[in-house]
Amino acid sequence: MKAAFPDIKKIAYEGPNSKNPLAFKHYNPQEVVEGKTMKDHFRFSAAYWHCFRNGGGDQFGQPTRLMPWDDGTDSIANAQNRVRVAFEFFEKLGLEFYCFHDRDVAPEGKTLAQSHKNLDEVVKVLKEEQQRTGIKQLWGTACLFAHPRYMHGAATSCNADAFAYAAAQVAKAIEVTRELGGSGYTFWGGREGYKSLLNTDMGREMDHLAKFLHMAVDYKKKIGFTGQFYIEPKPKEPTKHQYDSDVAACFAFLQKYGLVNHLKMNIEANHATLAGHSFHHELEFALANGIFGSVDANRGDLMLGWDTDQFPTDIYDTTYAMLTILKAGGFTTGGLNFDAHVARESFEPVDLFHAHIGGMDAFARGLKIAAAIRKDGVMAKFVKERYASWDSSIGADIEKGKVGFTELSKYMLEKGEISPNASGRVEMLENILNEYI
Ligand code: XUL
Ligand code: CO
Repeated sequence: MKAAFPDIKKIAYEGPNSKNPLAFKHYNPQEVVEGKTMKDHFRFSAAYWHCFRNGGGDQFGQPTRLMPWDDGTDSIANAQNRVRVAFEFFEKLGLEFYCFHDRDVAPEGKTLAQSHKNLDEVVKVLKEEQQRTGIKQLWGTACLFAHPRYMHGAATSCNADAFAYAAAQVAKAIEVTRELGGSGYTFWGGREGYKSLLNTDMGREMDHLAKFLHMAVDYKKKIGFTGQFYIEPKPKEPTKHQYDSDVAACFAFLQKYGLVNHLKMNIEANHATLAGHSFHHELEFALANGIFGSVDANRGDLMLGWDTDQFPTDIYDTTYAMLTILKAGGFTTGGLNFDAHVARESFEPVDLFHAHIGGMDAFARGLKIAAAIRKDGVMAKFVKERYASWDSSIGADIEKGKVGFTELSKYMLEKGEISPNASGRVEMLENILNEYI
């Protein structure tokens, strides 16, 4: 096959002094940080849909991106050729993983059976390319939001047939993920929500969503897929409100329906901010509740209220994220998937490289900064000391469940007033953080 990116060589690490825009300045795959190579810390992945299916069109304008390898048809041959282009890109960038929706890689057929067949034809080439390059699938997923049949949702549709169709599509997508040796499978409920409560039975829809996930868990066991299941929270867009709105809502849902041992979170930075949280908050909440799994890395725009899916370049964001990810002990099945697209005006193939290099370097810097903070231990020491009253006497008794309201009333009546509070030193800590950046 003719190279799709003939002028681009494998992207190398050239160090912080390099002025070469097509080189890593901070991401050095073999560099060891906290006992692990950067490559193993990040398990970087590219999103097939943004890199190779998103032409840059928006509500107001047509696609702009040049994809000279694409013949513009929905043929299997074109889809298979696109896979080879994608792997040339992944390889040149030094990515270890990629992610795709079923309909990203293969065209939808006139019938479900035809769609399955189309997918099989393309999976053959995905498998070949995985074997040739050693690049693996981070997670699989099914597109349950683009086709008009899902206008009312998929697992939460008022039309039971839409539920059944979605189940058949997900069953096939899990089979394909197993066949490709994928590490996980993600459920993103893009249309699992509502536009109007006037036409919605919310309780019934959520029961159906839980049924759907239980069926997926059963099917996973039945076919012997051992990868991790994830839910990807997002509060809105495309619907007005999605049930998986943030990590806390997902956690409550998973607990209510007895699913908490089966699904972890795939946390996307821009979805966190759409939910009114920071990326850091969502990661911390997941870690605190034992459901941290994987990351969709990107960023939003303070001036815009939608999912802009820009490439992450904010060092504060990546530092905060890496502080939590390191605290969590790093990824196991998960990884860092760039769910991000180039700007509409960045229309040339080389822009895909610039975008990913920037994201990988921003996370490498975040990792190095977070590791330096952890090594010095100033922040951790501050937090430990802040909670010192819980390490002995009354605090320890409360934590151990040795006392109740009766004992605490007696204690406080005798003591009269609480021990003096200490300052939270918010500004001092922010200043300390800045010294590492
Ligand atoms: C949409 C989004 C999805 C999921 C996978 O906002 O993030 O692409 O990551 O379906
Ligand atoms: Co995502």
